[in-house]
Amino acid sequence: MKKWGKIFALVAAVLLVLSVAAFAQPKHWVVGFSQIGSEREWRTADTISVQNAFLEDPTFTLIYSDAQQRQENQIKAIRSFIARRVNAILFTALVETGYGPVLQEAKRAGIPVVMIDRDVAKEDRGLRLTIMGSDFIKEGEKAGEWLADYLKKKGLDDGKKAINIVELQGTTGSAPAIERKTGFANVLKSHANWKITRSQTGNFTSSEGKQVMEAFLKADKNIDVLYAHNDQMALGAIQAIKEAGLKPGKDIIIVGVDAVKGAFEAMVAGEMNASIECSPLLGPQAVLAMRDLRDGKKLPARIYTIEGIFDETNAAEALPTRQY
Ligand code: GYE
Repeated sequence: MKKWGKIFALVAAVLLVLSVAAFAQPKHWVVGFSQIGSEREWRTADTISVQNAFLEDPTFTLIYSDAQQRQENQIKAIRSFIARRVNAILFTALVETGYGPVLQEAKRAGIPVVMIDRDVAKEDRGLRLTIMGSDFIKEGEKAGEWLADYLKKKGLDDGKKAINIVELQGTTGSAPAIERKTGFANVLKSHANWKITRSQTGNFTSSEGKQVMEAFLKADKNIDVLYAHNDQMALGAIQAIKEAGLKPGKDIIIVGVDAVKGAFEAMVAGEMNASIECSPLLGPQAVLAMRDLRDGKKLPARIYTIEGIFDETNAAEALPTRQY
């Protein structure tokens, strides 16, 4: 009997330890991540940042889905996350509109949706919990403000002579294309002599950026500034400018967005003038948000990333430290 008593006490102790451990361990969560594709280094850095951050926390399993730049693939992916009853969904919207019905389905299933990088349209924002990433309007404004300072510093803008600007827009209908355009236009309003002479999409890729810039130059070489919604398109445009016999960064002032390594190399070579930082390293903040959500904490309505501006004055110094 004595022996049975001891065994009983031991089993009880083991059970107690196990239950305390189970209690202390956060519940395991499965998170579905619908990414738009893998257009270039920015997106790759973003995907890897998210995947690594979740890998580092064994209390999460991330299911990754690459939509290959097709909205219908994203809608399918979100439906499959709902069918698998994931605990939460991380979602980068390729374009702003068209996701209302699938977001309704997630809401009905009680699965929270957290946007990362690109948001959905205003009318659908009530269907997702929050958005983390960059302020694209501010990026457009920073590009415009940087340009105003630069033109002034170089004595190139007397407020009267026309400053002809061409714009390479990002993917049509995407949040960064819409908002980077809006932000830049906000600054344009206070410069009566600045004119956007041409504006077209280059779909955020260097090949399309190059093609569109070629067409711009063919139509009219009288271009003072190129504002590109991302560096990738600016880098493609630089090729087109060189092929047209002009000097990028000198004959045409070039401002991009993202601050990818290629832009730093171009700035150091004097072929590009500025890049507004847009960080793709969103993984750690995505994991933090998911932990808070799991712990029942309320997430803020917007989670912003802190970012800077790089140009000829600080590009060389920053280049060795760049992670993307
Ligand atoms: O600027 C661009 C990429 O959504 C902010 O997507 C992102 C943009 C980024 O293709 O390079």
